[in-house]
Amino acid sequence: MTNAWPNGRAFDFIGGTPGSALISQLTDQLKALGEQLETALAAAHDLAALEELRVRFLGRSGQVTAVRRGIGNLPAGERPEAGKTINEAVSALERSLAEREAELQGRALAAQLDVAIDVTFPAPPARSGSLHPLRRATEDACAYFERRGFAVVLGDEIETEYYNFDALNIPPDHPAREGLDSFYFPNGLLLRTHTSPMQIRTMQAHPPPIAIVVPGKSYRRDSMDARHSPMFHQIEGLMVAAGIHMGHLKGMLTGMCRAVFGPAQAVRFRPSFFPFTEPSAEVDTTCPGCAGSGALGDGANCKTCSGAGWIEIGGAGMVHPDVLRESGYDPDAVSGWAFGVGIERIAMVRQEVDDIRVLFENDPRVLEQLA
Ligand code: 2NM
Repeated sequence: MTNAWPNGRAFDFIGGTPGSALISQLTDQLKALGEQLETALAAAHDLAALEELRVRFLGRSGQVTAVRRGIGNLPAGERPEAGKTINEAVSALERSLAEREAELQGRALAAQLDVAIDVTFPAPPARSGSLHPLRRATEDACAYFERRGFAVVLGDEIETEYYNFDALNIPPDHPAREGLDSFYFPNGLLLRTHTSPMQIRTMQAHPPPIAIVVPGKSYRRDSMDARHSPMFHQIEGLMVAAGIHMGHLKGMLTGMCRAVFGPAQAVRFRPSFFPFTEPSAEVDTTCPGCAGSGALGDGANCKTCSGAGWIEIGGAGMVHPDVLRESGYDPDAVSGWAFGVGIERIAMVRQEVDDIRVLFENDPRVLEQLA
């Protein structure tokens, strides 16, 4: 005899026609269970409901177990066939549950995919890095000089006293040479206090004419505060050739200030002294914070220049004849200018940062704003 579930799936009772009324009663019970399960499955819409049905029908104290207990009432000869019949029915019930489970899982996945993948949904903006303000100030200044044919020269941060001081006409009793002002290593080498040593090294390696800029880290034994840092950045420039004079220097520095601050910049020199230049000057440029007026729109003093209208960016001068001679150049045949400006000063003024430490803390949230 072939029996069939309401869903049309057929199964054969192993062993053929049930041999007794009790067996046929058992078969009817199982058939009814199958029908009940199909109805319940159609109404089950999630995996939790499915699990409930599994327990209700196939669980240890479920409906099939109740039917199975009926085997005990059968004559011993019919029990094996009854057992087979029940096992067949259990397999059919399990298949129905598994089919419905697969169907529900497929639907749940489809629903998830429906909302999770919208290829037209705008992505969150990617956070990109940026050049550090000190690097940008360095590159902008160097680029100005490179456009004019200057070579950019880099050098070591550890130097000898000869290149850092002696060759630059800085006498042995100069305060900068004391251990209090510079970082010395036990072997007498030191962290360069400016990038000038590379200017000497370059002059000794190349005959005039020469036009170079040397950007880089420099070190002085200053305590860290809003305006000082024991490590800072410089860019130094040097041009030596026949007939070079201070007008060339002023013109070139004015051009650099216009390149890094804006087209209206002016440059002024104030008399000063350095052992390696004569004459020497402090270099000021128009304050970019107030366009040189010293005052803000509301009449208050400009914060960037404290009302002066000028900001100091470095020092400069005509290279001292002794320095040229020490580098193998003839001071009667050639002359040269040199300057040194602070990169931090340029970056701080450009970015309106009033504390040098901001440039070294490298808080990405701050750098992002300065980019
Ligand atoms: C400064 C100010 C003035 C300078 C001099 C030289 C060299 F090597 F040519 F003599 N290099 N840099 C110089 C001159 C640096 O920094 C404030």
